[in-house]
Amino acid sequence: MKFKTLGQFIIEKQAEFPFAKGELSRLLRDIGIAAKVVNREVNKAGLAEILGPLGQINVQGEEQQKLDVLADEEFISALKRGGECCYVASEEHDEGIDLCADDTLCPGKYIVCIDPLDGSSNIDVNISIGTIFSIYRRISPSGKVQKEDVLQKGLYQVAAGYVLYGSSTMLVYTTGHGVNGFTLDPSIGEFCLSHPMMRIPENGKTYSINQGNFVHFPEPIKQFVKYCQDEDPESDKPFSLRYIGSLVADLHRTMLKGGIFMYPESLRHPDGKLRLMYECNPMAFILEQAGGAASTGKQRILDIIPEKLHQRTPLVIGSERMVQQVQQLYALEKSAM
Ligand code: P6P
Repeated sequence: MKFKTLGQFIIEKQAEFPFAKGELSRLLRDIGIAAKVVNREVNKAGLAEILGPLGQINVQGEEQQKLDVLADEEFISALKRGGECCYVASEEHDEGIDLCADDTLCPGKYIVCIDPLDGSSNIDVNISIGTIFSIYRRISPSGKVQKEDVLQKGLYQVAAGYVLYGSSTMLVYTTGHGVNGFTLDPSIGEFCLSHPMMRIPENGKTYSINQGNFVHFPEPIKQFVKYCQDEDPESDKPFSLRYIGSLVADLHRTMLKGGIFMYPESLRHPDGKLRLMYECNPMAFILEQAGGAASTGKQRILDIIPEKLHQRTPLVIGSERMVQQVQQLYALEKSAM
């Protein structure tokens, strides 16, 4: 076989994992298996009866698409079967799920925060969607999972990754030793190493933001967007605006091509729209490991001390130079006050 499979890679790199007793390796394997099942369903969404809203409303007040529910159930059951995970915090559930609640001998040492199918409103229009996951090691030794096991700063993630169900399906993850990308080869049903040690360009010429919210943006973001829109006489190439409206797709492009993605606070979303625990923290860990940066505009994402499971945060993420430019504009605003 020409390419190294995800399974082979995980075993090879096992020595790099903290507490390397194979537990995290098996947990990543479990996530990879669930991703293949979800990929199969996503790829036939337009055909089967599973298309279309289930009619239920999830904790975000969004109509649940059947694929949302299916993906959530698939990842949770894979994590439960695998036995390495003791607690799952999912976008689809108000409360976290303690997989060890009725099993005092539960071996699971890991907490998984997951957005099973992010961007699901794009399913019906066949735009790429994704899964985002974040992994922590529990702090309490055993027994019922405590709040402090779950609400850990992003800095303490032991692994994070995403699955992009796009023109091809990719699984991209980090355990703190760089970022590696695997592309699913449907002919063998394996994720194969296609993007070893991914690095984001230090600078970029693409900005990604929902321009429709411009009037609601804070002043520093308005200034940066105007800077991107002004023809820079010295530049051989002006900036381009690219916005898919699916976080995993927008950030995967940003990581490969360079650039910046922003979902700032606004009048409509005073704390931003994106969720800290299962969208921003994992993507921040990945982008920083690829040489990028991730901030609220004022604070490093990974330094935020979580208070609530579904709390939101503003997000400014991508090429380090561009993130720093936005942070300088926020700092200028603060000093002018
Ligand atoms: P808006 C999708 O619903 C999502 O959570 C992210 O995947 C995406 O980046 C964002 O919302 C898009 O939000 O307000 O621009 O439609």
